[in-house]
Amino acid sequence: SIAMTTKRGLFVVLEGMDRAGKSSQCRRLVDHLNSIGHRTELMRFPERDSAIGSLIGQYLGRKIELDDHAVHLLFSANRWEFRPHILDTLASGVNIVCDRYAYSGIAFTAAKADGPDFHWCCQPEVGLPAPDLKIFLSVSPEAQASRGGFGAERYEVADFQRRVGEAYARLMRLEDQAGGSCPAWLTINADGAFEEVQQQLAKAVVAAIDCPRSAGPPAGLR
Ligand code: NYM
Ligand code: MG
Repeated sequence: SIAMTTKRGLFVVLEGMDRAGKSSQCRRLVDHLNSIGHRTELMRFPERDSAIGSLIGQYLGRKIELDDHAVHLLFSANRWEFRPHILDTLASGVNIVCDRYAYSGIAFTAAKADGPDFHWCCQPEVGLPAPDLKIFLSVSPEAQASRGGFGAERYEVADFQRRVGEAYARLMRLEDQAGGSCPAWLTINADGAFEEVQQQLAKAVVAAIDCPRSAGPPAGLR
């Protein structure tokens, strides 16, 4: 008989600034993948539906104040608490499309004026499951503004978003310099029509699903 092994699921992370359309694109992408027979689960960070996530939600909604380091560690702990779920899901052959991950954690804290140092920000993420594919949805300040401006949560102000963009650029540069023959990040410009962006996304993700993958769990972030 032929030994059957389940190919593990693909772990895709979407990153980008607020108003890039990540959440809508992720939802649509997951529906599309399932409809063409690729079992896929949607995840998001922060995942507010946990004890840690509820504290994060209160912080973002300005109900509570927290030291910048403390809230950074909460965002990271929120990922760590879902690590077993991520690994089990991938091992069962189900793909994960994740709306934000460790890179949001680093970029948003590192963007704080007089906040924690960039390298300190990276440390709590070391060892989390590394994504197989990282996609950055880029959005111009003009498109951000044309989408009804920002919401009322902490961080949703233009000047801070500019600093977040710089922090993302710094970490993508670092990762692209770290080696490997192809870029660590795929950037998709999300200024255009929703459907066009969705098509580019779906094409990249389906191609990655079809690529060979090691059978074991993903490596840890370094
Ligand atoms: N955010 C998100 C962080 O500051 N650190 C993190 O680790 C993550 C995952 O939370 N402005 C910020 C980015 C967003 C805010 O996210 C809420 P969303 O995707 O709008 O729910
Ligand atoms: Mg938001």
